[in-house]
Amino acid sequence: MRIISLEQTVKGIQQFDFKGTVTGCIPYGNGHINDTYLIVTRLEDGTQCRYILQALNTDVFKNPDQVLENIDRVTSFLREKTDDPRKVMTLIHTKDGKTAYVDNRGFYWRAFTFIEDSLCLERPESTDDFYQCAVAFGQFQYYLDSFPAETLHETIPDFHNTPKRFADFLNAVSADVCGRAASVQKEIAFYKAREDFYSVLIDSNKKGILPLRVTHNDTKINNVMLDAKTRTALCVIDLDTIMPGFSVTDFGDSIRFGASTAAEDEKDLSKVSIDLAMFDVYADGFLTGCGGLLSNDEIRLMPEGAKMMTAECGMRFLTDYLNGDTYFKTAYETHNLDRCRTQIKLVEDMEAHWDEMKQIIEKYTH
Ligand code: ADP
Ligand code: GN1
Ligand code: MG
Repeated sequence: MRIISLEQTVKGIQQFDFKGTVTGCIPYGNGHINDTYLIVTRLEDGTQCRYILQALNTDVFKNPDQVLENIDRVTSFLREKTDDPRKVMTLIHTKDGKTAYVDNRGFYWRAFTFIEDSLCLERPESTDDFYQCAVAFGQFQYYLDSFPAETLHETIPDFHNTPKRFADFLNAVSADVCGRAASVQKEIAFYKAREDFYSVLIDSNKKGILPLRVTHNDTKINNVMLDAKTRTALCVIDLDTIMPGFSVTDFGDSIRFGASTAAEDEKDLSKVSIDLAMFDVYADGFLTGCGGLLSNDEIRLMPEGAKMMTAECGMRFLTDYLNGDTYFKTAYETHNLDRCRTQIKLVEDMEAHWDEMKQIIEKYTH
């Protein structure tokens, strides 16, 4: 686990021209990857300003300059599409004009303007909230349709290459560096039994029915900001994994997280199921946001996207558990295992309701 010192954080803050005097620096948000801080400043007239300061996780993002270049280019591109500053993330450059400050331990510090009067939800509080998140992620794909995808860096190679994730998982089972494999045989068997499924999307791409698009790749609803008053979508955040990918995996990861009836780390598995009404609402909002971009073949693969992301994410949690919890932030020893178990329950529930999921999606074909 990376431990960031106070001295490092202070040095990080000093690299940016934040307005006013810094009066606070508070760990912020519930992301599993980066170290995020809320920076509060006070201007001479007493008004307060807020910023987001982040230490990018360079264990996860091995080429941080490429991450920052993608974000800089994509946010500049999106800014051309709107006059509203809250509708696009704004990367603040360092005092010497760079997209990040690299400290003496090799940590990358970057800053964003804080999106004010907004909400970032861990769970949708209503169907409308979920619909709005769906519109935001759909529009993200719509607006980036004309962005030259081939010029984007692949910030995490094979990020949603599920067969590769499965191979990594099998390696972790064989290595069993923490001696945990014996206690999770049921979970291991679950993923082994579904091996044939993992190549479904990649095979569809090879067949020419599932194109690569510019996608977000981490479409949890806590990566969307809503306007606090109107509760309509403002913008999509956490842009580190923007890469060429499949539309249906962006759809699917949102379902995995937001259409589950319980939290990602719920211990009581009887509470975990797929909410088909939410699934429908999200499909509606996502396709509305995409503005007719997706073909019928892509639309028909949306249930597969949901199941794939849920299977893949659970497999990643279990892999990390077997590897000794080196990737995702965890709060206690079996945190990754609990997360894996909710994802398994969710996949099982999707399988039990597969025909209904397919029927729901079929009505959106054109
Ligand atoms: P991680 O990759 O660790 O998930 P995020 O970039 O998603 O990091 O940031 C973590 C949390 O910080 C978000 O879920 C959100 O609550 C908050 N956040 C990030 N950027 C902003 C911003 N520009 N304005 C307001 N809140 C933000
Ligand atoms: C991580 O960074 P965050 O918390 O938004 C992870 C996603 C997982 C998710 C599971 C770069 O997302 O891929 O789906 O946790 N991000 C990365 O909650 O690995
Ligand atoms: Mg996030």
